[in-house]
Amino acid sequence: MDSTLGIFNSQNALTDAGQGAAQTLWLTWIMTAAGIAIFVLVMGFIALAWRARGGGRTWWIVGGGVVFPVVALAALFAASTVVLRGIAGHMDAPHVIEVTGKQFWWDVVYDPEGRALRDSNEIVLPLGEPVEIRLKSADVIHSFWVPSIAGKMDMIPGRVNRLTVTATKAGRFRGQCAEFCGLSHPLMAFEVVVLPPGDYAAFLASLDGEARDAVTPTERRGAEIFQSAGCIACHRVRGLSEARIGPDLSRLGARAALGAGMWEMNTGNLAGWIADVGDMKPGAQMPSYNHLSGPDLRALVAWLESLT
Ligand code: HEC
Ligand SMILES: [Cu+2]
Repeated sequence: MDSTLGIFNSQNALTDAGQGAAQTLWLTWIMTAAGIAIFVLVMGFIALAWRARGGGRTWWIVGGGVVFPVVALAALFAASTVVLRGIAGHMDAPHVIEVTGKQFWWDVVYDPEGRALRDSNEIVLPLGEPVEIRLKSADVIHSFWVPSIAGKMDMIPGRVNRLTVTATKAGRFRGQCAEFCGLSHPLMAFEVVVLPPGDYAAFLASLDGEARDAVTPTERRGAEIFQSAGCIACHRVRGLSEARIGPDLSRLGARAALGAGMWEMNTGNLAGWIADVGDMKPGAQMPSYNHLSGPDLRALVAWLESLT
């Protein structure tokens, strides 16, 4: 697969770029260190037992078999409870983003109870500020996971799960669905973009109002085909259509990735997607448009790319 989206730099639970990820990483090291220490200890005891066969002493059994495990497990339980509470974080976050998992993409609504600004397949976060992410599902169970930023949480139909995240590094990070959800489950990823708070506010403002106008004749032709070919039945483009069956395309050209975090956003991939989506993402709930003429397809792609 020609995915060139730097998975190994940006999707890495060992490089923390968020509070939840940092806490999980801390717990991972504690658990690993404790596991290694206990393993070494037990091996030591086995060696001792081999040398001093017979003559059992009950305090070893009581101490090593009862007291030590109770103390060690209680300490590790306490550590993980503290981390879990920190991750679930029920504080009043100043920002709310609603993310709904769908086969096989992500519907995103910023400030759902206020301005309700919609986008898809990319989540922008303000640097250093807590954000409550409300996780929903429209069909089956998905799981929301951005390893560099926070722990993972399931998206369950009929439920709202809340995950509070605070990004601590600016940049791009990759997330993915972490629960098998159908044929193209492994092709259900997304990008997280962490911006300084001022830029975040500007980004939200850019989601208001109509999408960018078609300027060139080719772009205008593309916008017409988008309507005549029936794309408007499923896709929202602000000012043109409010459909919600497929991803919001109002700023498609500004996204780095196509098809829910999977392919580089470029002319070739975009044309390939429209002409034969089933080849790129088997089971995607979008028809293929292999009947479009070359010039029509090029115009459509040019217009979609101009939507930034
Ligand atoms: C029956 C509904 C439907 C129709 C009609 C439809 N699409 Fe889609 N489209 C979808 C769905 C659903 C997805 C998400 C697929 C996935 O990633 O699993 C999608 C995804 C896309 C994407 C990728 C979006 C992203 O964020 O990367 C593009 C681009 C797109 N469609 C363009 C078009 C164009 C252009 C047309 C018309 C020629 C069209 N679609 C017609 C349902 C539809
Ligand atoms: Cu999924």
